[in-house]
Amino acid sequence: MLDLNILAEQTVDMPEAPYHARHFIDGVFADSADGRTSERVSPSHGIVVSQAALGSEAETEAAIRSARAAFDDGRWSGLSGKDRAVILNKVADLIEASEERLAVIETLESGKPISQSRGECGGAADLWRYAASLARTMHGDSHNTLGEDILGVVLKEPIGVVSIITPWNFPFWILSQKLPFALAAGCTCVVKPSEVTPSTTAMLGEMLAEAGLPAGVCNIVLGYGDPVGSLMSTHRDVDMVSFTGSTAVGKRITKSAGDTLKKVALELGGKNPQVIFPDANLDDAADAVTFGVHFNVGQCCNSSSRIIVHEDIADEFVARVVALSRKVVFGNPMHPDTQVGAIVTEEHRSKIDGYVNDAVAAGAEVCLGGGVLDVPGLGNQFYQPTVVRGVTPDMPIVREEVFGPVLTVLTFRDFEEAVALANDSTYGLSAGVWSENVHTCLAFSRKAQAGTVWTNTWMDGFPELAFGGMKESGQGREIGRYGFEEFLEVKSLVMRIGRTRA
Ligand code: TXE
Repeated sequence: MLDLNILAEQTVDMPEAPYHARHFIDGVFADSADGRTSERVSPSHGIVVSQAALGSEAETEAAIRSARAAFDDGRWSGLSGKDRAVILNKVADLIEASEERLAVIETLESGKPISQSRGECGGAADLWRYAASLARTMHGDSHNTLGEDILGVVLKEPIGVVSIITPWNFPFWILSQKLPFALAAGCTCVVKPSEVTPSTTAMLGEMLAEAGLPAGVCNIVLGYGDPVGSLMSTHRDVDMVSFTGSTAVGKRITKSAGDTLKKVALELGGKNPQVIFPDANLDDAADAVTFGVHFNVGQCCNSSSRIIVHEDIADEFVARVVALSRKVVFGNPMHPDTQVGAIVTEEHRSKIDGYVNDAVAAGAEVCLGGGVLDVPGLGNQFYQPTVVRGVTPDMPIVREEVFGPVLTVLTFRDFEEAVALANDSTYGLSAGVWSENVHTCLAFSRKAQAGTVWTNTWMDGFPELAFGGMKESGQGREIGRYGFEEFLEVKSLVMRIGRTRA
């Protein structure tokens, strides 16, 4: 019997279930014209959490038309940065005031622990506030050395209509990494959340209306990747697509957006290495690794799923991680003490299990877990904390995104081998290094092929920095100054003025 820390207590309190999620098009909340809806059943509690409208091509077309008109008549881009910031800050206030409402539905739709949903939804207000501050910093540069009578000005302008397509793992946070930055830049938007977790995005629509965002500036269409997402990626009136999701869909969007040469920004998966050198603080490293692989039930692009540890300390380090993983509180996502909840869908849980079974069949050794977890009273939509050793760098469990509470362990002998193993991936989202030697840390950070490198920490994030990946983890950056700049177009003005000679 696996000795785990499981919370089975049934506590579910969602007075507004099922939440009725509607489109928000041209300032109006509406169901689909054909009446089609989808139901989302909680993976942990089995209740119907939401009933969401399922958009058609016609609804998507209407949303794009509305965003186009709102951009072209300047009702948003024509406002001062100060006025745009006022509205974005109001949205931030409303998000904070709605934290509990958002968190409950986020947890019941996704299966993630309520404490993490609170942090995600309430914490997203800070992204809105930070983006609001950037609305007042939209500036280019001027050149007065081009000739006596020539002034050159490089202007930054909003790129136009932006399609924002988001996934199910952090529906509210990922939306907030994109939408407020696009709005701060003066863009207008069409948003499509994942069909699995539509509700917090629909609720945000209510807040945008209450905050006084002009009609048409942000439109929300609920529904599937096809037809809604695909039309949002191909439509001639869309200037940019900002997508977070799987690498496969990211590639498809890039190809289909190519016909109209619209800009595409992508935040895709990761297979992130954490490299543990022998002089590391093993308590801190084991703690961070355990947290990093369990956060959001392991369904996190920044999951620390690939441990690369020096061979001299591998046994001791794995033993520490296994001991800590046994203490992680699994079970009822609605309980405030739960740290790991349910897997989002049955299909995804089977995919996780498949990776582990295939690795075992290929000779890997499971040190902990390695199977579906049945939580009394809540069913078997859970997965055990799993640590797998004896893997080789070519196994799918090491190369592909498992997206569950599953850790693989590789070992290295020297610095060069550690770097080679860390970079031996088609992904390049994030990497971590653990050592008390500043030279080792800095040398690794410089060599790591990753958009973020953490030293003696994991998953620390700040709106001021930049987020995004190298290689097949994506293109472009989100948040921070660089994320804001993605939504800006650059225009050069050349003015032959100031002739003073007779
Ligand atoms: O993602 P999809 P899925 C990875 C993770 C996960 C796997 C599959 O490994 O197991 O992807 O997840 C919309 N045109 N990540 O299937 O399909 C879709 O409706 C336009 C990593 O849920 O990529 C949803 O809104 N849009 C990732 C969004 O794309 C389309 C987070 C993402 O769905 C579309 C999530 C199309 N043709 C999954 N098809 C991360 N970076 O964190 C689907 N969509």
